[in-house]
Formats: sequence, C-alpha cells, structure tokens
Amino acid sequence: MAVYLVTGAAGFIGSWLTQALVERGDTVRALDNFSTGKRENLAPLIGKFGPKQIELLEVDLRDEQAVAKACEGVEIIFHEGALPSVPLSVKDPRTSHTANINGTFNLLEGARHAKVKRVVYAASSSAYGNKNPLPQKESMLPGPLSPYAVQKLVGELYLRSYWEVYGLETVALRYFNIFGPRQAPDSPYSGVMAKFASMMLAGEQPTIHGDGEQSRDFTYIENVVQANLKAAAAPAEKVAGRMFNCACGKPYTLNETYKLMAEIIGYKNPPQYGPPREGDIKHSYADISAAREALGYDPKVDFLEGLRRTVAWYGEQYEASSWSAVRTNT
Ligand code: UD2
Repeated sequence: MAVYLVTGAAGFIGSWLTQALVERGDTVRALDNFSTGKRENLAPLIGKFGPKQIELLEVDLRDEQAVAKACEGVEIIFHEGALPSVPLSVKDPRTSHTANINGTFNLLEGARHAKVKRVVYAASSSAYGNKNPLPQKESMLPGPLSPYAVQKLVGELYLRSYWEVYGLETVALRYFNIFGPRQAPDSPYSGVMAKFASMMLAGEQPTIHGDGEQSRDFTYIENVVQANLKAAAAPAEKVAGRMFNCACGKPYTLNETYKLMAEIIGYKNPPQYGPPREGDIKHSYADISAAREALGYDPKVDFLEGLRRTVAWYGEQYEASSWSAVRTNT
C-alpha cells in the first residue's frame, strides 16, 4: 500500500482524509503543528489503526528541514495544512503569508527532492474574486481580493510551475466553502456553518455580516474526500498541472442558509446583521463539469443532507460537552 503524507492532518479536512486513507488500508504520515488542528481529531484513529499505520509528525510547515524529512519515502501528498480564514489574513497578513506561501513552497521543495509522485493541494474558491460571471469556471482569470485568496492562488501557481519545470505531478482542488463534522466552531475565524450551528444550539444569536444576500456553494466534507482520492488516483495525462473546482454546483445565500439551519435546529430568533466583512466575496458558485469529466468527481451529499448531518454532529457535541449556555433560552 502507498505511503501518503497528509499536511494539516489534525484539522477538519485533513483528519477526514487521513481517516479515509487508513480505513482503506493505506499508511499515512500525519503532519500538523496543532496551531488550529486538534489532537482529538487523530487520537481515535491512532488508537484504532496504531502508530505504524498513522505516523504522527508534529511539524510546522515553515520548518524547511523538518518538512523535507517528512517527504522522504512518500508517494502522494495531500496538502491541507494552512492558516485558513479571509478575516484572519486581513488582520494579520504576515502570519498567514508565511504559513500559506512559505509552507507550500517548503513542501513542494521537499516533494521535489524526495521524488514524491504527486501533490494534491487544497486551493480556495476565494481566488475567483468578484469580477467573474457565474458559475465560475477554471478557465476564468483569477481576481483574489484578500491576502488569503492571494496566498492560496500563489500555491496553485507554484504547483503548476513544479509540474511544468520539474515534472512533479500536481493537482489543485479549489474548495468551495467546505463544511461538516469536526469543523472547529470555537474561534472568531471559524467557518460560518460551524459558528451558526454551535451558536444556535447554545441559544446564542448569530451575526450575518452584510445583508445576507451573499451566496456560497457550500460543499459537504464527504464530497471533498472523494475529490481528493480521485485526484490522487486519476491518470497524470488527465490531471497533472491542472486545477479543478471542488463544489456542489448550487449556491445558497446566507439568509437561506440561516433559515434552513434554524428550522432543523428549532431555533426561533432572527439573525442580527452587522457590517460586511472586508475582503468578502459576494457570490461563489462553481461549474463542476471539469472535475466530473477529468476526475470522475460526483458529489453524493447535497447541501441539505450535509446540513442535517452537520447539525446532528454539533448537537451530539453540544449534549456531550460543557458548553455553558442552554438551549431553553432560544
Ligand atoms: C473562504 C473561501 C472558502 C475557503 C475559506 C477558508 C470564498 C467564497 N470562499 O470562505 O472556499 O477557502 O475562505 O477560510 O472566498 N459570515 C457571517 N457571519 C459569521 C461568519 C461568516 O455572516 O459569523 C459570512 C461571511 O461574511 C461570508 C460567509 O459567511 O460572507 C462565509 O464566511 P466563511 O468565513 O465561512 O467563509 P468564506 O466565504 O470567507
């Protein structure tokens, strides 16, 4: 079985990918610096599959030598490790720049020297910006607004260069607002789904930034795992050096999303509205035909089913945890 390196393995997306790989019998080197990743996302997997099948590496992507060592003996890399969040990058561009751009560069260098076969990269739909017509297609010119969007786009360009110049097979997946169980709800920079679900369950009133008419092509985690596994396995002549949208192909506004989630939870309060967020994109909506054609990608879990599963998971966490607020004040 192949040896895989997953960066950001203790994070939301990385831990689901790690799980899928070990469950099918592969060996994973799980790299994380635990700045946002959580040990509890990997602990049950290490307990079940053992340290031989999941080798945990506490490494920061900014550590060039440690990253180079982590790449040795690896066949395929899933590069999920990053400091996400548009608003975090607006507030502190330097920190996210070094993690996202230098980190990706270190990894590509490590992969090149270790003769890794393929790198699959977590790119971001933020790269499209606001200027493109909808739905967004891979052939459109990028128009990144926030530092985060620029950083993720630079990673894509580096991948493309490493394919063209060094023959390292690379595939970039532009993620469109991924959501689902394990997405951390507890930071000011958490994704909107995790924030809204945890707040509604705790009886707190979420804030919508702007008028709520911005839209997102929210994509459930299981679809993203599928896209990654297919990107790793697809023939090089179809995918190497390319970038693909990873989405569901159906946008929902924030107002719609709020309403649907509130209905599932039984939360009665309306949202409060705050000022729009700097660097925010208005509409995000993907054409996924290229991924369907080249990868055989076929998102199985639609938005509503994903929302139900996500809310159920946060509900279980809420019941099991010491979240202080109680639902009775909703
Ligand atoms: C961007 C990318 C996404 C991923 C992510 C990583 C776009 C379209 N998407 O997500 O693919 O790379 O960055 O961080 O750029 N919001 C509220 N209230 C809140 C929190 C958020 O109204 O409490 C709004 C926010 O202003 C935005 C939407 O919800 O319009 C989604 O925000 P988000 O932070 O979940 O993700 P976003 O779109 O920045």
